[in-house]
Amino acid sequence: MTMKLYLYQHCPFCIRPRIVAGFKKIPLELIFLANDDEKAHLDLIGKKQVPFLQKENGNFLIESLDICQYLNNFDRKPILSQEIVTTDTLIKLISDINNASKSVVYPRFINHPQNHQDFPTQSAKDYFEHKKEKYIGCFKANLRFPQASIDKTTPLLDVLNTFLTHPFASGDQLSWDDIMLFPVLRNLTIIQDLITIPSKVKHYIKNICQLTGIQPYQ
Ligand SMILES: N[C@@H](CCC(=O)N[C@@H](CS)C(=O)NCC(=O)O)C(=O)O
Repeated sequence: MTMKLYLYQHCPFCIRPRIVAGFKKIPLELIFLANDDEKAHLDLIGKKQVPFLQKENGNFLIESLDICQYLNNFDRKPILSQEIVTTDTLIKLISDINNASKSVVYPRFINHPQNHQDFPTQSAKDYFEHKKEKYIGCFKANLRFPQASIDKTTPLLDVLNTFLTHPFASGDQLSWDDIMLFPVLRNLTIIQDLITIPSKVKHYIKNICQLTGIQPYQ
């Protein structure tokens, strides 16, 4: 049985296992769930959370990093270190970029054509909007007035730009840093018309997309 990865297109946690599988060319059936399809999640794993992987033996594995570990060791040719290691400084920067940008990124998710499988109906869009507005405020207002969020995100990307030296960006190897960082940067491609992405960060996104076959937002 081919392994099945259940996921959303827009979910950054779901991008993590796609990086490993894409890089290693591990065949995976991708099953995109509608955002409001609570039943599908509950029937399969008993809680509403993606990503989850159905292994060849039929058992389910949840938690993105556990799935990455499993895929990393799957063919006994690991490409990532056995231990999940990323510096606290990088984790904080990733979290700051995500927090600064989410009020403009999230509202764009629901109407982007590349996310159609996540939000195939108005009900799925409403479900997401209702859930996320508790954290980021009104979607419509955020879409109309994105500048404050852009102004917070831009200097953080400039800091990140100075981080992006070897092994990032240039190499053809992956590290746990890439698993943590790339999904948040891929999110930012949905606001690339609003924000200036510094050159090394841009190159990094393009490089990881090429290495993994994951599409940026276009
Ligand atoms: N710790 C989990 C977090 C996964 C997570 O938060 N997934 C979100 C989607 S981005 C989710 O399933 N939210 C529930 C929902 O769809 O309502 C992991 O790393 O896999």
